[in-house]
Amino acid sequence: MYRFRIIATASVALAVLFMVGASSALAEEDVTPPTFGEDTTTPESTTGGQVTFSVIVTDDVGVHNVSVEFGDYGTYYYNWTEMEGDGDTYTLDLTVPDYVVGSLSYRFHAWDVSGNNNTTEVRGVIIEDDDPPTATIVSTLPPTVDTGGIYEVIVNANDNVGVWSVTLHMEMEGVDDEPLLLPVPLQGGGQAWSATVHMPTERSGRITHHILVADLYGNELDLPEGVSDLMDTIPPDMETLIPITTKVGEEVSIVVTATDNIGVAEVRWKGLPFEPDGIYANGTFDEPGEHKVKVTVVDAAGNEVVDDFIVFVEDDVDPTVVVLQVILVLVLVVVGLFLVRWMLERRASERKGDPELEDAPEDEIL
Ligand SMILES: [Ca+2]
Ligand SMILES: [Ca+2]
Ligand SMILES: [Ca+2]
Ligand SMILES: [Ca+2]
Repeated sequence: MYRFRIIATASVALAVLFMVGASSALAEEDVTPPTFGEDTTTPESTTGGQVTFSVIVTDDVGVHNVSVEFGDYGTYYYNWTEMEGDGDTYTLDLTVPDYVVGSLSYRFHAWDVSGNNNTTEVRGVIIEDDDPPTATIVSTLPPTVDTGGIYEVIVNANDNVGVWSVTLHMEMEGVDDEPLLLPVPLQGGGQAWSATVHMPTERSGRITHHILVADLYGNELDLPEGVSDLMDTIPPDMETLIPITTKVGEEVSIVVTATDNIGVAEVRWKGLPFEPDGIYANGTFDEPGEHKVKVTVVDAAGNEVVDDFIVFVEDDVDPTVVVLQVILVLVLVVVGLFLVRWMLERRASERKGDPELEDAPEDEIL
């Protein structure tokens, strides 16, 4: 019993001695954490680009392991990875995710063989977006567009970070003052971008167009150029033609008033007995009666407007002259009748032997 107590006491004393000895021996060996030397991490990179974290770590006894903790708070990207050592240099190669942009934060952690730890302050690698957007055209201006027409342009656009703008650019040779040909911003957000595009009404010709997609950092995607022919589909406008009255042989002057969004190309006349000249028709009608005249105004694209009117052509006789002539004829007839009657009466008197006619000269003689 006594012997056992001695042994037990000795064992505890030995154990205590061993523990104290061991702990004092460890404390003497290493209480110093690892030290960080030069940080030669890639200072700046790009989305999807390469970054090499690299740092020199030393320790009085020995480095056990070194890790790099890195991430981007904005996108919840986070990682903690052990680095590979080569002598005192510890490295880790990283392909930056294409959505990480701005600053990639990092710090190093090191442990020595004794379990002492050291950590650097947080540092940053500048990451620039160098990836242009990608896009597909869902609908754009067709090969032929109408003056005053309205068209829907739709684009699906994507970017590793964010699409900033989608714009339709249009060009027509020799035209730089047409408001409807200014760049048209598509409205969107997310993937789908669209715009309603109005065509000019006072132009026609070939429009070349392309869609430019820009991301938040100025990278651009220029989609392939398209060509659309702007066709004039608006017919000319003609003032209503009113009937006119004239006389045979009298000169008439007819003017057609017509306008067109682009320009009147031709005026065609039908029913005139003389040659017109564009919008003017000056000449004479030789046939009395009603003449139907048809006028067609045509623009360069072949759009036309048609109208007609009546020309009343009177015979070239003054009504008063006609009346006077009738009166003259009547007077002549009346005078003629009187003459005939007088002659008949005179002849009748001669045959009877008019006492007045026979006696008078005798009376005079007598
Ligand atoms: Ca140490
Ligand atoms: Ca890239
Ligand atoms: Ca981008
Ligand atoms: Ca027209």
